[in-house]
Amino acid sequence: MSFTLPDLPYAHDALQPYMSRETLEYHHDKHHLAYVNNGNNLLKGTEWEGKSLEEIVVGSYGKNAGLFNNAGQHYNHLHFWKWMKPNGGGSLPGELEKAVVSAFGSVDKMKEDFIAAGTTQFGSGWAWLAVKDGKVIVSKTPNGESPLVQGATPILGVDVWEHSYYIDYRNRRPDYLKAFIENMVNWEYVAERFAAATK
Ligand code: MN3
Repeated sequence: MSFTLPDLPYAHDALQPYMSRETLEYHHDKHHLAYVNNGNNLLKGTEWEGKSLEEIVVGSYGKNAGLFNNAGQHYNHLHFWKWMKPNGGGSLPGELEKAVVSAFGSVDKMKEDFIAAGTTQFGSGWAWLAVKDGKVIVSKTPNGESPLVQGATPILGVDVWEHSYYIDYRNRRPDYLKAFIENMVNWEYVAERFAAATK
């Protein structure tokens, strides 16, 4: 398959005041597009041409750094746009909430761990909620990596590359992470991914 840039599932200004139109214009229209174009060029003539995106990401990890970085970031961003929505945040759907409370003790503790993971990811990368062996975990990864290459299924991810928050939050990454988890997350989509990963 070749990679294509999806439209944002909302208008560029729909996540304001938490994420600006300018951030989404650069982040979606330019950064994600670059991963799509570079990924398509690097995919040509490799053994992964014709494979699914997940197979390309997992297969190229540790074998073809250029392709992996761009395919990995394409995968991460495809979901990232859907992990956010206007008027996001709020309470978690029932089954997901149950699993989070059983893994972390409370929803607040999960949020605290998620924010800590994003804050302590040194340099560029992502913080995650993932399902591993049926259990919800928090993790963090550098650059374009994701829980996919750690044998887990990502159900929520936040981009902590500076291009994701610097226009709106400058160096205040923890404030961006707090706004993300409290006001931007599309928990229905997270719950959908959780259900698919645990069925
Ligand atoms: Mn990004």
